[in-house]
This record gives sequence, C-alpha cells and structure tokens, in this order.
Amino acid sequence: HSVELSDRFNVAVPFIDRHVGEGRGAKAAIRTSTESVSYADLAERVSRAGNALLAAGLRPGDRLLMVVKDCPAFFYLFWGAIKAGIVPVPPNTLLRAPDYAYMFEDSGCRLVVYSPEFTGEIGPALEQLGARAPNALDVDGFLTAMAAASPALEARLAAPEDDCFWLYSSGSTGRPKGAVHAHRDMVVTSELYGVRVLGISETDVSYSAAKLFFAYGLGNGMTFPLWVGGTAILDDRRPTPETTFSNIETFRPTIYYGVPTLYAAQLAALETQKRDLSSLRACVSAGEALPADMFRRWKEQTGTTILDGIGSTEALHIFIGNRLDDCRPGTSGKPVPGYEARILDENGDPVARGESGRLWIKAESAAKYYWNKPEKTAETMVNGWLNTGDTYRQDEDGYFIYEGRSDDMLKVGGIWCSPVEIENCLVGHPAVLEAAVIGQTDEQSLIKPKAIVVLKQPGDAGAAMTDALMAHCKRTLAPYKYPRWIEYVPELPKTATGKIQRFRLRA
Ligand code: 3UK
Repeated sequence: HSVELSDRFNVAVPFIDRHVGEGRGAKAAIRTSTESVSYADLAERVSRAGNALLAAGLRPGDRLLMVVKDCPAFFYLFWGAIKAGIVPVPPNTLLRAPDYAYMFEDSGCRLVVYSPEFTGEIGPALEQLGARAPNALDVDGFLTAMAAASPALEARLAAPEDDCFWLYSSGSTGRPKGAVHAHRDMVVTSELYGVRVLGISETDVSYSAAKLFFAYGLGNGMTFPLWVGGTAILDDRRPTPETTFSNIETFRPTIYYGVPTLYAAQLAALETQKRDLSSLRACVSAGEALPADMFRRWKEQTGTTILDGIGSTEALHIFIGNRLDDCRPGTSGKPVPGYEARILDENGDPVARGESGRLWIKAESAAKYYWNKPEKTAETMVNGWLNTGDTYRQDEDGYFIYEGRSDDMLKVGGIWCSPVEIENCLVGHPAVLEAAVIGQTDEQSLIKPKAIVVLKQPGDAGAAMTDALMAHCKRTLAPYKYPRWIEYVPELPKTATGKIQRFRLRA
C-alpha cells in the first residue's frame, strides 16, 4: 500500500503542473462565489508567486508564514513557495497577536503574508517584535508583486523526505509546535485516504467547511482535489448552516467535509427548512468523535452517509476511518490501508482486544519532527511510530472506538483548545483569583469548555460576573475558546505541588 516516488522531484509538479499537459488546462481547479481559476491559470500563478517570493529575498529553506483566509491566493502562496523550495507555514487564522508574535519568532520566518482582514492581529504582533519582526505584506500587495513577476519557474528538486511545509499543532502545555512535513506527505494522504478510501477522482467537486489552515481542510479542500484534477470550492466566510447549505445548492459538490459541531448545527437547521443536498455522494467528519445519533439523523434527513475518521496535524490526514462500504456509526472505523495502528498499555505492550490504551500509529505521511522541540519530538515520534495522545479500544469486530484524550486537551468545534490557556486568560481578569477549565458536553453531546472559578470577592459571583468573564475571554482568546459555562467555587482541588486536579473537577 505504500506510495512510490522518484528520488529527485518537487511535489508542485504532480499537484499543479501535471494537469495542463494532461488536457485539464481549461478545467476549473478552484471555484468561489466571485471567480473560477482554471488549472492553466493556477499553474501560471503558482510560478509567478514562487518568483515573487524569490524576488522578495526568500531563499530555498526559508519559511513563509501565510495567515491567509480560504481564497485562491492561499493556493498561489502555498504552492509557489514549495515550487521555489521555500517552506510555507499556514497557521490558524483565528489566533491573536501574541500567538502570531510567538510563531514569527519560533519559525524564524523571513516573510509574513496575510489577508487584510487580519491586519488587526498581525500589526500588533509585528510591533511587539520591533526590530526582530519579519517583513510583512498583505495579500493585495502580494498579488501586485505576482503580476509583475515572471510566469516561468523551474521547480527546485528535492528528495521525498526533504522538508516541504509546516503546520502548527497546539499542546496542552507549552506553546504550539511546528510539525515539519516532507514532500511525500501530501502524496501519501491524497493517495491512501483520498483515492483509496474515498475513491476521489477527476469528476469530484470537493467542498470543505473546515478551513485550509487545518490539516483536515488542507487535504479536503486543496490537496485531494489537486491530486486527481478535480475541483475545489472555497468560501472565506465562517461556516454556518446557511453558508454551507447555500454553497452545496449553488456549487453542487460531490463530497462535503465537516466537523461534528457544524453537523449538529446543520441538523438543527434542517428541522425547520429542507435543503437540496442531492449532489453529495459522501460526507466526511473529523476533528472530534461524531456521535452515532448524529450519523443516524443525518442519514435520515439527507440520505447520505457521514464517514467519521480520526486524523492529526502530525499524521497530516485521516489514518483510521470509516468507508462507504464499511461503516460503523459511533466508531472511528478501521486503519486506512497503508497505515498501522496499535493500542498499547502503560508498559508499551499491546492491550487485549476490547481493552483501552494509548493509540500509536505508523504513518508514511507523518511529520518527521517538531521544529526546535527535541523533547516533544522524542516523546511523540518513536522508532517510526506516532503517539496520538488518544485513548482508544477496539470492538469485537476490530472497529476503533475513541475514549478521550490521554491528557487534558479539549477539542472544541474540531479545533484544539488548551484548558491552561483559557485558565490563564480568566486569571488575567481583575476579579479572578484562580480558575480551572474542563470539558463538558452540551445538549448535542459535543465538548465545550467549562470554567470553575474562584473569585477574589466571592460575593461578586452571579450572572453579571459570568457575562463579564465570557466577554473578557472572547476579547482575549480565539473566539471559539471562551467558556460556555462558569461555576463559582470557594477553592480548587490541588496536588501537593499545587497542580490543579482537573480529573476531580470532571468527576
Ligand atoms: C482528535 C478525533 C475522535 C484526536 C485532523 C483529520 O483533528 C485533526 O488534527 P489535530 O491535530 O487534532 C488531532 C486530535 O484530534 N480527533 C481528530 N479526529 C477525531 N477524535 N474522533 C475523530 N474522528 O484527539 C486527535 O489526536 O487538530 C483530523 C484530518 C487531519 C487532521 N489534522
């Protein structure tokens, strides 16, 4: 099941340049509400973008941080960089200035290109670094530079294992880690999951509600369609039931990719209004576990199957998943052909069938290391195996069942959320003495953050304080991270060394 690649190549050639020679030059590679980009246009703009980056002083191996919304320029920057041997790094676009300042420094990027919508966070991040700040340019400025650049660029050759792009992954403690992916990794995910599991082909039109900065969205909305010469639909708006349904009705995609939180909202909307989803041959869900009940309700309402699968930033895409011809609701399915999975106990021995343990996987698409984090690399990437940090068990037929994180991290709307970060934000409010954050399920059985707070003046507890603390979090953190419930207590359970015992609060 492995994927063969030549020793000297550049992954922009099979994903971008190949299509013109194969007669797809006039075919739409990308469609948005305002434009359609053909494969010929895409190939030319990717080369112009690579040349514009080189003209801006970037050299092969340099990092390009691209804080770019879902739009065609994301493709030009990402592939233009790769074709020129430059390493693109597309972080989450919902972050705040201090997060970006950290990433500018950690990545040592030479250039930041950002959508003008994000000026309010990128500006202060650059200011914070003063003389150490990288050069920065907004996307409009970059498109102008592209128009003046040459449309011809020789692809810089690399080995399949050479560094190609990074994705930042957040952990429960410490700062986000740059997972360094190689040239081969996108080929492996596209071929093993895209082609062999989803059966994606040239005739498919892909629409991912999950954004391109997310490894899940990057595969769904960019690499899979480009690998087979299909069409990708892009929308830069925040996905809601209204935007996603109207996109499905307008563009008639054949595959739709969502996350459980959005499927829950879409199901609620379908109760009051019928929508035309007849173009879909498959739906995919990842990021957090899809409750079996949502699978059934979606099938009832739309007639389509949601394939739940687990992936990670480090593995790049889904490594255990359900299939159209082999799907068990309430499970993550079985290993994708070409990936291996093992459930190990605390001694590193395989557990008996049915018992839970830590999930480890062997993935040809796995990141080789974390940038500048040798200890995290050593903990996570061991002898070719990847420690997922998840607890799993297998049912009697071998389907993998998710049982939760092995640490305290929360998945909210499919995106990592660190309890420590929310606690730190709450403690930054003048009324708060201490705070602990845990996951709690909402009425849809999906996890959202809940805060347990000790106030400096216990008498201040109440609805007005709750509103003030939620507003404080929404202002300071990425908006999806605010606590949906706040409970007030006189003190928090702690270990002898002063570490909050979140497991006691969960109980
Ligand atoms: C959790 C799931 C249960 C799990 C991702 C598809 O989510 C992705 O990557 P992240 O690095 O997070 C990885 C962690 O998220 N998770 C993801 N999918 C599921 N838990 N059921 C699922 N179906 O804890 C995992 O370790 O943000 C998903 C493709 C690419 C991705 N990067």
